[in-house]
Amino acid sequence: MAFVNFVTKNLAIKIVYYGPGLSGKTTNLRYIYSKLDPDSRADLICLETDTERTIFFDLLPVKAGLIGDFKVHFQLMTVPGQVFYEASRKSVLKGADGIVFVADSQVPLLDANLENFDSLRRNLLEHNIDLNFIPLVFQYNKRDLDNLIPVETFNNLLNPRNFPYVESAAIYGQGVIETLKEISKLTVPAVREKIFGKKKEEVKPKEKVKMEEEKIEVMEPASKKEVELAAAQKTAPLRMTKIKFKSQKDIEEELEKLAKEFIAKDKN
Ligand SMILES: Nc1nc2c(ncn2[C@@H]2O[C@H](COP(=O)(O)OP(=O)(O)OP(=O)(O)O)[C@@H](O)[C@H]2O)c(=O)[nH]1
Ligand SMILES: [Mg+2]
Repeated sequence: MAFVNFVTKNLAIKIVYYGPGLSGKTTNLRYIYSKLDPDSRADLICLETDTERTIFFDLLPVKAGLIGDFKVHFQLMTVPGQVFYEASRKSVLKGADGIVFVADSQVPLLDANLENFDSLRRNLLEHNIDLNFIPLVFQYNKRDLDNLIPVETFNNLLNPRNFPYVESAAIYGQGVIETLKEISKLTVPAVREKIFGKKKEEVKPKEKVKMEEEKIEVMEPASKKEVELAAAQKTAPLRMTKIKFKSQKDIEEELEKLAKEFIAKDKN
């Protein structure tokens, strides 16, 4: 459930990038980070191993416009894909408003995708969320490689309910912003309905969500040849935060604190 502060008129919408290990979740956030105006986002916080594998989560807070006079912030988060971090994945999913499932398109990884998707379903159920009733977008990533799982196969196996899907090569930025737009389109109205109720007539025209479209157009992916871009993403300055914790509850508390930090700063 989105975090809403009626006094400061801030609304935080949590979007979780889920998917198997190395599918490209962190790469999505790095790209978004590198393309956003620093005024529109906070630091990217990555909790990683030495080999850049996510340990607990990545968090990127992004300003996303207005619902009424409420300022909307997206909290983009990734889970760690490696199988033994199941507990962290479950914690990160708590309170999720929307999910991006980042699948790895390489044929040998089909089972890993299916198993991971099943873990998503199970972990959401533990938070009393039915996968069929949460905004969900699929990103079929690594389409720049050979030996790919056909999109139809992915859709048949993962996406029989026809949620939006995006073919991407996140390392080149391709499909990354499109994915963010798709999940925003589904999540923002769902959150608005949950918090402000259904009555459309109460929403004045100026209360429509302004997703800063112009800015996002500028951020459309660079062409494939710009491999430097991928390199640039890697070197984008990151604020690394180390969290000492004793229990799963500690992670959850720290996570909530970090998530609120950005909107607390943004009071004007
Ligand atoms: N060829 C190719 N490589 C990619 C693409 N997206 C990501 N990668 C690479 O895949 C590797 C893993 O990417 P990450 O974004 O760290 O993967 P992750 O899903 O966050 O992995 P975990 O944190 O372990 O769950 C990195 O070496 C990326 O550069 C892509 O579209 N094409
Ligand atoms: Mg990662």
